[in-house]
Amino acid sequence: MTDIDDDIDLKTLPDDELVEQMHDDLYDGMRDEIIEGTQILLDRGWNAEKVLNKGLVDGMTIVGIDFRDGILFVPEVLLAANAMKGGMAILKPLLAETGAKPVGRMVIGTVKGDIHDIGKNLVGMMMEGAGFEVFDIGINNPVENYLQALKEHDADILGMSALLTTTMPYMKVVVDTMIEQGIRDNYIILVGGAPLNEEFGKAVGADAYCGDAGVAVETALKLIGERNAVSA
Ligand code: B1M
Repeated sequence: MTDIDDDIDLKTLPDDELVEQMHDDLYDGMRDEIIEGTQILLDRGWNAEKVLNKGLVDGMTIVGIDFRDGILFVPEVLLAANAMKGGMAILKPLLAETGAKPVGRMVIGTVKGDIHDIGKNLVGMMMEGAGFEVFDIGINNPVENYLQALKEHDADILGMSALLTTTMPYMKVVVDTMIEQGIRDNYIILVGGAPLNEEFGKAVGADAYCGDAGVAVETALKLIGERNAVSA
C-alpha cells in the first residue's frame, strides 16, 4: 500500500496511526514490521486480544476484500498471511496463559483440500487460553487423520475448519464416517470457517457452528459443561 515504510519509526506513532500502519504492513506482507508493531502495542498496555483484533484481524479483512476483488493475488496474500503469523506467534503464549487444569481436549484441523489455517490457528489459541488442551492436526486432513487424532488424544471435542465452498462439504464425510463407526456421540463436534453458517452446521450433523474464535470457546465451554453434568 505504501512504499515509504522504511522511513517510518513505528515507536513514534500514536496508537491509531500505528494500527493503521500495521494494516498497511500486513497488506504489504512485512512480517518484521508486524512483529515490531505487535510488540509495541503490547508494551503500551494493550491486551493480546485487542492487538489481535484491531491490529491483525482487521488488517487481514482488508486483504481479504482486495483478494476477492482481484486486486491482490495468491503470492501477496501468502506474504500477508506469513506476516500475520509473525504477530500471532507473539500473542499465542499470552492468549494461552492459564494455570488451570485442562477443561477438555480438542482436536482441530482444516479439512481435506483446504490449506487455510489462520482462523483455525486462532481458534486453537483461544481454546488454549480458555483452558482446553488443543491438538492441532494442521491442514488438508482426510477423515482418517481426524479419527486417528481423536483416538490418540482421547479427545472430547472435534473442531473442523473450512474456508472454501468446495471443501466445506467434506465435513459431512467426516461426521458420516463417525456415525458409521458408531463413535459420533462420543464427541462434541464444532465447525467453523467464513463460508459456513448455522444451517450448514446442522446439515452436516455438527453440534454447533461457531462464527468466530470467541464463539467457539463459549460454545465448547457450554457443551462440555452440559456433557459433564449429564455424566455426573
Ligand atoms: Co484463500 N480464499 N484461497 N487463501 N483466502 C478465501 C477464503 C476467499 C473467501 C477469498 C475471496 O475470494 N474473497 C476465497 C474462497 C471463495 C469461496 O470458496 N467461495 C479463497 C480462494 C478462492 C482461495 C484459492 C482457491 C485461490 C486460488 O488459488 N485461486 C486458494 C485455495 C487454496 C486451498 O485451500 N486449496 C486460496 C489460497 C489462499 C492463500 C494460501 C493465499 C491464503 C491462506 C494462507 C493461510 O491460511 N495460511 C488465503 C487467504 C489468507 C484467504 C483470505 C484472504 C483470508 C482468510 C483468513 O485467514 N481470514 C480469505 C478471504 C476472507 O476470508 N476474508 C480467502 C482471517 C481468519 C482470522 O478468519 O479464517 O474466517 P477465518 O476464521 C475465523 C472464523 O471463520 C472462525 O474463527 C476464526 C477466527 O475468528 N473459524 C472457526 C474458522 N475456522 C474455525 C473452526 C472452528 C470454529 C471457528 O472449529 C471449531
